Amino acid sequence: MNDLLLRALRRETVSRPPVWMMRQAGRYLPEYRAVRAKSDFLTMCRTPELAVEVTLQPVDLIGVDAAIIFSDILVIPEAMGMHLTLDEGIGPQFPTPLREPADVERLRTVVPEERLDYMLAALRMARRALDGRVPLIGFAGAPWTLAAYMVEGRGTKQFAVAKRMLFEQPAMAHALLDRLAVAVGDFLVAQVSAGAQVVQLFDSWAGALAPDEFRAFGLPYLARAARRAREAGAPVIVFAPGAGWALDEIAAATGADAIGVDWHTAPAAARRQLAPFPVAMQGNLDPCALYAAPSEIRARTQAMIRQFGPTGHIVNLGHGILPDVPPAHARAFVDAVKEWEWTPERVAACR
Ligand code: 1CP
Repeated sequence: MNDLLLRALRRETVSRPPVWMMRQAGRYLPEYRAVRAKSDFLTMCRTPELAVEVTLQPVDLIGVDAAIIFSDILVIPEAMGMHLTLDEGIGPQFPTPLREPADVERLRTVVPEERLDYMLAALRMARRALDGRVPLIGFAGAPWTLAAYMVEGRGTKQFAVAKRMLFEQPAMAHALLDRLAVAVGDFLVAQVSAGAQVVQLFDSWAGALAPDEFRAFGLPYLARAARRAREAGAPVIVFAPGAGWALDEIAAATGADAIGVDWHTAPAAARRQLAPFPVAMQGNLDPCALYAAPSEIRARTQAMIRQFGPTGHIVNLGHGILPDVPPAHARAFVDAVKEWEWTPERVAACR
């Protein structure tokens, strides 16, 4: 059993760090596109056999040290009753976004075992299929990021409509975030019961918020969901790209086992900010670095490993892998980590 991820999360000494990639099951793999050509995205999410097939692809084809269940963060708003579409080239959309307080009141309360049972079934099946080869990661979107999509209706550069709600209708924003914190926490607890050995919270749009708004509308709800998930007994990773200035506040508020570091943040800066906290760090190669030649990918990846140091580091990209990265380059990234060894000399040089 490859338990490197679990050991790094406990900040144990490892001979090399574990490696996986956000969005590792996805469009950069021809094998994913072959499955996707036959079913639409939401059908794939809702059919455990298909979700498990693509969950295992990066483990088999790229050699990552963890599997992340194939699904999406937007399944929670969908389970709350919002119609979700995913059209080719446009991406996910909610054609009827939330606009007024009554829209929030109309949202259904999510019982994960009912409306999200397909993801729990996929987790149970993936755990069996993995048979201990690598740990299985579950995940959910953080409340602010989900609220941003639910109010905006789709992904945008600035999330100006969602941010307008924070200033114009703060009571509506808090009511929505409150319901989401409960739904996200409950869902992560259910995922752990179904077999997820680690869970990650994605606050992908944390960076759309200024510090005051992140502290008022982002962090408290992220922390509630993370703390509830931790009670389920599995380690929690919190990733809030664009909020590199707040790594210490995120560690303090969430009590997370690991903090994701985006590619804007230098490893040394992350280490300094997080030094007072008992947390591991996850990241943070620029996803665009995977366009470089494999020898260059290897050099950059190993330089990054040195900078994060020998304990409590999970190698990942600083955000999701891009769809046009050649699979051989993803493999070069993973192989560079597997070739690394924390020799006593290298450990000593890090102090
Ligand atoms: O095949 C396709 O056309 C669908 C593309 C796709 C895929 C492969 C979407 C739609 N979602 C996913 C899978 C997915 N999404 C996973 C699976 C596990 C893995 O990592 O391998 C995960 C963890 C997510 C999480 C997710 N969905 C995030 C957080 C991560 C991040 O990148 O910050 C976000 C923001 C989403 C929303 C979403 N879903 C899909 C797209 C294209 C988007 C982005 C929409 C936008 O903002 O424009």
